[in-house]
Amino acid sequence: MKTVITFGSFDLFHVGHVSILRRAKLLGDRLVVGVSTSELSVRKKGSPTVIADEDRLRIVESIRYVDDVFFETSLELKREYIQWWKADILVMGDDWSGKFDYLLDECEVRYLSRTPMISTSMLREKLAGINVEL
Ligand code: C2G
Repeated sequence: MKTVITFGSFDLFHVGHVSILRRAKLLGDRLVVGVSTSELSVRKKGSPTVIADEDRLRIVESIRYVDDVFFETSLELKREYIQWWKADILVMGDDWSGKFDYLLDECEVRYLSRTPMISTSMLREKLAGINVEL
């Protein structure tokens, strides 16, 4: 039984998110996803998520490749999360390449290629140009 763990905000959920979750699940038997809280996104990227924490958790949880979800409240707690979930492999997009190699004494660390031409920031920019009331 191999457990894979990955992390992300998964805000404005898009096909790049589907793709990394599908490839992450292929590496093991169980996929656990840490969904960053909006508060963490503020610390990480300087702005809150568009979609609320509970809603992003429910969206990620409903993806067929995902077996378990939890809230990631700090970037510094990766080791604890890996231990808690007994993860064998940490998967991250290659925009994080090398950043989590310090966890190699804990588990395997894999960086998967990002899906080109789509991102939450691109969607946010696109939406900013559209006059809608949410
Ligand atoms: N991703 C991808 N292709 C894209 C966009 C995103 O493969 N076009 C991947 C990212 O590399 C990441 C995951 O999808 O592995 C989630 O992306 P984000 O929601 O942008 O999350 P991120 O800010 O990378 O959060 O603890 C680490 C962070 O929580 C990771």
